[in-house]
Amino acid sequence: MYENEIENIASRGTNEEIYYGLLELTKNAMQQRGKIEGKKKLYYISAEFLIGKLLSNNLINLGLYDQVEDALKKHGKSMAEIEEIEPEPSLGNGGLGRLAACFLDSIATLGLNGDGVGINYHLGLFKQEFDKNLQKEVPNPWIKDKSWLRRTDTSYEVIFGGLRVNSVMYEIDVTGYDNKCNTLKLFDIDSVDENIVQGESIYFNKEDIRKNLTLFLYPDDSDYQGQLLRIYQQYFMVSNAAQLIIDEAAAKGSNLYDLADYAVVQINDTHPTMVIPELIRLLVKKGIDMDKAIDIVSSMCAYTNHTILAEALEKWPVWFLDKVVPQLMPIIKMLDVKVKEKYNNNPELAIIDENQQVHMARIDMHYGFSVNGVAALHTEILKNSELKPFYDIYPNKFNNKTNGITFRRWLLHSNHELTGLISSKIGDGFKKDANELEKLMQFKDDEAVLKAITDIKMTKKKEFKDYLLKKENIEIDENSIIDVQVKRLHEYKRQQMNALYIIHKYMDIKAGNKPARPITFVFGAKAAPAYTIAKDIIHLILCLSKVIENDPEVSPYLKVVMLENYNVTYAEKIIPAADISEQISLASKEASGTSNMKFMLNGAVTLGTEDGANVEIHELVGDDNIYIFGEKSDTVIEHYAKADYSAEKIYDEDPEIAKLVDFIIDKKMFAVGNKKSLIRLYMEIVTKDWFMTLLDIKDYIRVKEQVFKDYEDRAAWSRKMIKNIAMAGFFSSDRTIAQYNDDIWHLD
Ligand code: CR6
Repeated sequence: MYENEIENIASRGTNEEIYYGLLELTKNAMQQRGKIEGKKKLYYISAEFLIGKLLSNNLINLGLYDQVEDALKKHGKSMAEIEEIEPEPSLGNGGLGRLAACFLDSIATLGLNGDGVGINYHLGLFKQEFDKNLQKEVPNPWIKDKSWLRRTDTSYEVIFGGLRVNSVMYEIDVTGYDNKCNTLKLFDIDSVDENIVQGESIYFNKEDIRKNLTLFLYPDDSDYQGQLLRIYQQYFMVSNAAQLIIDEAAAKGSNLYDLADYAVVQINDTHPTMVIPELIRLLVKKGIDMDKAIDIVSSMCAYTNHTILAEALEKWPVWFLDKVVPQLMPIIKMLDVKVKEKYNNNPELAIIDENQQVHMARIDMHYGFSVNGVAALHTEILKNSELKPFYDIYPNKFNNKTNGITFRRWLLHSNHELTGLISSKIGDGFKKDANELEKLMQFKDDEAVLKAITDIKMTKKKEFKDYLLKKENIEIDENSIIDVQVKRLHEYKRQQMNALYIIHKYMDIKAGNKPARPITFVFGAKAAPAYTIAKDIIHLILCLSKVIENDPEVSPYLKVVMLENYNVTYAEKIIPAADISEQISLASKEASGTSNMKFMLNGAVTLGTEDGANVEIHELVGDDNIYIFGEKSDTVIEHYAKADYSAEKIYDEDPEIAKLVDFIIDKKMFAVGNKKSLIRLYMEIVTKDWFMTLLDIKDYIRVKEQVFKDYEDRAAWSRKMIKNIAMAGFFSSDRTIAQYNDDIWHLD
């Protein structure tokens, strides 16, 4: 199919003409596929969908990729260069948003009837630029006249306190691998005005809701107007979702009493929580009795928790909600009264606490039928400590769904070479059933296969080297060990600990201990604009990079690269090139992690703590094929409970550690950096160190030295690689989604 059209498009003059030709062809091909149907439908509501570029993936899922690549080749072109034209949609922030995107791929691949529902942010999160070794945020416009977005006629009225808006629904088709399509539905309003943003900044009038409602994902909420805007966005998203759910069910014959037979809602983190009171409100408006409406909605809403960090468990003051969503407050208050009556005013369970704060996750837990964590350890922590009072009253609601990733994007698309090798050895079955990857273990001692795997790693390193040189004019050595930490910047993820290791290595080389082989440390991370310490950590890394580069004694052995504006496209290039996957969060704090899975699938070896899904990776690959260090989560949780951790004490008592931390404020650093920022970070680590960097730094250094040593036994290392690839099947999001469906959604 499509031979002539593809040939015709491939013969066009410019890459741009080819891209837009392929875009139209792919959109048509997806329409031809048709929609996945069924009586019951899943609505996956999420503030973020970090979908990445779509052309290659859609072509892979349609089975057209090879044909297109061949046609392009005939005309001296490649998909890689055509894809450069495609802007990456800026609809997400980190793991949670990328997870939502992987889930949409798997839901369609399994043929399940399920759509995503979110917001069409015009300027996205923000684009990161580096200026004087500091992060600068600028808008990230990504919507073009011709794109994957399709404007529909669907529109709903959304009523806020003192303001009414009419939405527009856009759709992006989501094709399953060798299957039909679902859609991602993104709501917007026409009155939004990108021109209110001041110059090359992310500042705008936060009060002008008609003009700013769908400008940015996570607009600055460091003041109360910014916080109100978040509530406007959240309610806008869920009011549209709730109206859509009711409309679609009614069109299929629901009398609304049986709404749960037509719809199930997955609430992705707490941002969509208001869908619960909103659905109740709408059902009551349609004449259903209040208690009945509560029952109906409670039987169709399920909640996923993605973190135990208090800062991310949303709480809103009652008066904020009174102002933005006055029609919801009576319902929320009533839901709260019922809880207080039933549970004797237990303050731990209250939706509205004594400070007049509304705890969003508590609405989900009381009035949803399922609560899930995203990795085995995370779910256990929820049950036994963070959400224990809720587990005690609703043990049957709690369940675990260990995260997963779509292998279509993170193997088939991003690593054609490895995909080809695997197919040639074990056939194509793994593309549909990821567990088949385990068949690779029959080649664990086959020298030719092991060599092929290390050769592919080298090819991907060279490719990454070329990409980086072209994009950022940074040159790396493909023969160096590539050690990678890419993820949002947060103190709990401990990029600062990785930086302290680099300081250690720098000093060690200065002392005459040269490493067997050069090492390239790659970071990629955006810091939230108002998160000062996170930005200081970026500054630290960029300054270290300069200090090392300027030092001829050290620069032949070490290189530090901080990728600018790390995003999905960058991830697709760096992950296949990585030797070492840094997953070094403070145990108990990383709910799951998903880059850990992507690295493993591409043959990188994990250096990590017993945290999140690392625990499950460890179980699957065994002690010899992963490097684990640091305190365990029980110990860490105990430290927090007893409040007995003191960074200051460690610093005072251990000169080796003090030496590393002191380097942050060394004159060499001041020569290239901003004194104020470096001193602030130094003080933070010495006096607070809330995420216990100094607790684990020594063990981290010890184990990391072992990693670099072991890397030199190339044969042994290649066996670690094959084991990691072979055992990655469990982390296919197809498995995760099958479990969501079996245990929670129950779609046909
Ligand atoms: N930051 C977790 O921290 C998890 C993803 C997806 C996170 C991360 O460990 O893999 O969700 N949590 O479940 C939140 O965003 C709140 C994340 O992306």
